[in-house]
Amino acid sequence: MADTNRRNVLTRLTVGASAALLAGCDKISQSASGSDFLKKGSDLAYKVQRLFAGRDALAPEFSKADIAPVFRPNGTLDPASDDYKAHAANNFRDWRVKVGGLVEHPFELSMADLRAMPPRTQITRHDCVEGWSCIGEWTGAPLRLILAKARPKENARFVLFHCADDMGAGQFYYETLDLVEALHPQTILAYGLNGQPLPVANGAPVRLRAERQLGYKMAKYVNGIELVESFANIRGGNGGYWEDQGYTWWAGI
Ligand SMILES: Nc1nc2c(c(=O)[nH]1)N[C@H]1C(S)=C(S)[C@@H](COP(=O)(O)O)O[C@H]1N2
Ligand SMILES: [Mo]
Repeated sequence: MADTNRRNVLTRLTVGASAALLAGCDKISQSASGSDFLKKGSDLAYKVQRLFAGRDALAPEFSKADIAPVFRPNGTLDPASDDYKAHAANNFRDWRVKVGGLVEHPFELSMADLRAMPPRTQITRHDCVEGWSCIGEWTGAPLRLILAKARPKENARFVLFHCADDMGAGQFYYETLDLVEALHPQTILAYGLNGQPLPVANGAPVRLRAERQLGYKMAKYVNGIELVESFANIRGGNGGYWEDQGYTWWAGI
């Protein structure tokens, strides 16, 4: 009964979210400058994908034989702050992921809490916008279970991921997903790579995997998950560290 109820809530949430997003995109493209061709192309791709692709369509999964011996790391390879170094030295026993923002039930997850959730393991191909790909096996807690526990409020539209790596001048890496992508079965908070604890270079102790998206969406070193109504007034206003440098927010593959 509780499960049906939750599913209804989640369905209502995602339907509402995509309707609001379509409206939001219209506003964005109307206000965008005519020369912003790439941005418009991305908005269109987003709309088309949301209208015609199954909301639960899965990214391809591969076999063990396809796994690359070393998963190529990119971006921050070690946050290297005193705080992060202390967590790493302590095997991340005190690492917490704060879940909050527009939720009925804010809470904190330890690594033990994450590992206690029903895990999902998937062998997928990571595509970086720079033009390389790599196949790895990820294990983690489905984000939708975490969101179901937090119970997003009616006005929650995006999930904002806070990261521990400072990209310069206190600007920590961050990312956002809409609720359709956040609730997707292959969207997990991964703590394992190829059967081992997630290496520091790949985002230890926990990073996002959103398998239908380009690499930059998959926040590493996650220490906070915040439900928000809009990201227009957060940082550069574009929904992510790389988006604020000009990459498109919609990075569906
Ligand atoms: N916190 C954080 N997350 C991040 C990045 C980063 O620099 N910091 N880089 C992004 C980019 S561009 C890619 S391709 C992937 C790289 O993940 P990997 O290091 O496991 O290959 O992480 C993404 N998530
Ligand atoms: Mo990337």
